[in-house]
Amino acid sequence: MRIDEARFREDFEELAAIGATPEGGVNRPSLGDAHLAARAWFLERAQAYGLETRVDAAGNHSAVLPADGPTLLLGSHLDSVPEGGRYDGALGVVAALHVLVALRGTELPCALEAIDFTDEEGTLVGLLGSEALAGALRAEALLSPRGGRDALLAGLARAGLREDELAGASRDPTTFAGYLELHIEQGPRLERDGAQIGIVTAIVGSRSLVFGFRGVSGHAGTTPMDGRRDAGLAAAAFAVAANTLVVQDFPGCVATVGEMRLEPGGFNVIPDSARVSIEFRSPETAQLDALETALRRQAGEAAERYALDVDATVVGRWEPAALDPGVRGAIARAAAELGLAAIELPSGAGHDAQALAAVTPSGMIFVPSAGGVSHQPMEHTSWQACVDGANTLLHATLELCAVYAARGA
Ligand code: HGY
Ligand code: MN
Ligand code: MN
Repeated sequence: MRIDEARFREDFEELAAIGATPEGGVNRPSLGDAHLAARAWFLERAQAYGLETRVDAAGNHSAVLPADGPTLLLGSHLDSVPEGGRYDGALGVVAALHVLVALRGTELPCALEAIDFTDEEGTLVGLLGSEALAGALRAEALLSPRGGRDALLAGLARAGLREDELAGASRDPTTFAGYLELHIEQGPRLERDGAQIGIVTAIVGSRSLVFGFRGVSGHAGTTPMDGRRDAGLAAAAFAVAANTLVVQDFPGCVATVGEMRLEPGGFNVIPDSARVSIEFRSPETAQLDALETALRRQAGEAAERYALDVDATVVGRWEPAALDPGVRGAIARAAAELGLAAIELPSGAGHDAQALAAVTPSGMIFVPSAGGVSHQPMEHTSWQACVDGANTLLHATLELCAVYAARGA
């Protein structure tokens, strides 16, 4: 059995045109107009294929192929990072839809649900929809989210969602048969190893913090260089020190300063405020703890060196997740049935699967990213790889249904 390649490509290209950027990527930050248009498109296509559709209290959008028995969730996300690529998330959602399309009329022991999760990328909160569905959404995550509380409230309002109802999206995990996600690797490993399919073993954990440095503003021309309390200088020193710390002392971890905001922001004014957004990742919780402690200490040292005050706000915490050996086996069998070369590998990117893994057996299928590039318009995966991934998702779905049926027999 195979997905309908022509329709799959037609739908993928149509979706890629929503929020398309001149550089060939997409710009669909969560709950912005382009993202909401993509979600409306998804529901329209599902209904055109004769599938049931549903939107839950967290805004998760689903197409459903009903059956007696538990639901096998096939998901990913339609939101993107700012100025992102057309494959990240979108490939998994369109492929999931086409698995349901291919299986219409087939008697299955499990219901199938293709789901687009709200705000996977964390331009507002991060894994918002998948954590809500998994019953793991913490109220405090909404109070100081990494995209800012005002942006979150504005996004919820645009989407017609209510903050106090988001947690209502949680579902009884015993109603799930499992979770499968097709996604681009976003790294260089598959291409380098000449593998067509990646069977993901685990997903990194990550944390996002904002360090606020406060000094004294002043005239850039008349204030002597010594004795300044320049918040910008401390921010820059901290960013370099954080990078050196991870490279030298935390192998296997990564850290990124993705945003630095100096205020008041004039050429001729010494900045008295610097807001440094840093995100760091590790496959091990203990390493995340140690790295967080070390970064907090470094921020304090930078503040002391430039006679500043500093505070830290945690704006996101996602734990590492191991993926299910049974689901990994089903993906391996699916790849073998299709004659595709597969390897096992961990994910350095975060995914909705790490929220679902806490409540139901979950697995991920990777396809190669050209040059390992992602989160920018040059992100590319060959069309053949997209089709191979979608067919592997289809066969892994059938494998998991067979496992469920055998268990129930
Ligand atoms: O940031 C990530 O790792 C993912 O793309 N959301
Ligand atoms: Mn993604
Ligand atoms: Mn992403």
